[in-house]
Amino acid sequence: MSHIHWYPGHIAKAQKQLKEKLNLVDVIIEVIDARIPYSSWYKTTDNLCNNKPRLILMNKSDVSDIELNKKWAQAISKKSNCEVIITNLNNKNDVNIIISKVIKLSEPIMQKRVEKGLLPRATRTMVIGMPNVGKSSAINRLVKRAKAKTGAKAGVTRQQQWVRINDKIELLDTPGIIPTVQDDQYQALKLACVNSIGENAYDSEYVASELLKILTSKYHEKIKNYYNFKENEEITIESISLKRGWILKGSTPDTKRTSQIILSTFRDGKIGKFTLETPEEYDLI
Ligand SMILES: Nc1nc2c(ncn2[C@@H]2O[C@H](COP(=O)(O)OP(=O)(O)OP(=O)(O)O)[C@@H](O)[C@H]2O)c(=O)[nH]1
Ligand SMILES: [Mg+2]
Repeated sequence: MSHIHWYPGHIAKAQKQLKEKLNLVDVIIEVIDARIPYSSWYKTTDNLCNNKPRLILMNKSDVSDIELNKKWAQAISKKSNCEVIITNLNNKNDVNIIISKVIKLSEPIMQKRVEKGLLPRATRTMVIGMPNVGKSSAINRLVKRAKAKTGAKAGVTRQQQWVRINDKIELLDTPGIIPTVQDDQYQALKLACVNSIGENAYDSEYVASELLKILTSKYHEKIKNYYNFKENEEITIESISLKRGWILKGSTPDTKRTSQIILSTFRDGKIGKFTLETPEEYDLI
């Protein structure tokens, strides 16, 4: 039985829409979530993108495991043959490096245009990624930079607006959404943990209890201390409910409320900086 539902029809439609948008650009900016780099990285983008140059932003690095950030960036870069940069899009400084990398990636394409006798033009780029990874944050950061310098420029078509970031880059103002749930339930579970899947596709008690299992196996000491457990006490939704006093009438643990709090505190990075998967688990090292 699958615990997290997915809809093949939706996925096919989303993929078609993404492909249409990708046809418009020279360089792709893909945002992934540093807490689940492998599960939030779109493995099939190569055929969708016609092997266009792609810059990968491993985002939310402020709430993921610092030691694993670097390892993952290297592993994904090697596997995908794309440049990977570690970002925290709540921090405006990271935008300069994004701009300079996009320009660098576009140079061979622009060179080819010149060789063919075509007029030079700005590099077209767009942001793609799974839900909630930080696509809008990336666009906002880039667009704010544009306003400070040249102001937004009107678009090419009615639906799609291009914003001129500087002389060399134009950005599509809406992101491409990568459909999330594939048929891999473990990947889907991790996407649900970081809120990349609609809440009505899963049961939050199931997702929270699986998240606890992952966290206690990888970060036992930190979880134990955060919830004030002794060495040999079992860390479960029920035991956390009881410890925190989240109980219903008749002293039954309020597992629903506890699950929701576990998920939201994890997502906000309040429990700690955690990454739910390692490159070793995927034979990427
Ligand atoms: N901690 C942290 N939060 C971030 C970062 N980037 C984005 N966020 C937060 O993550 C949430 C989702 O960011 P968005 O930029 O809206 O993500 P999105 O990919 O456009 O999401 P959808 O439009 O829902 O698909 C927001 O609450 C952001 O403030 C980051 O680097 N670190
Ligand atoms: Mg968005």
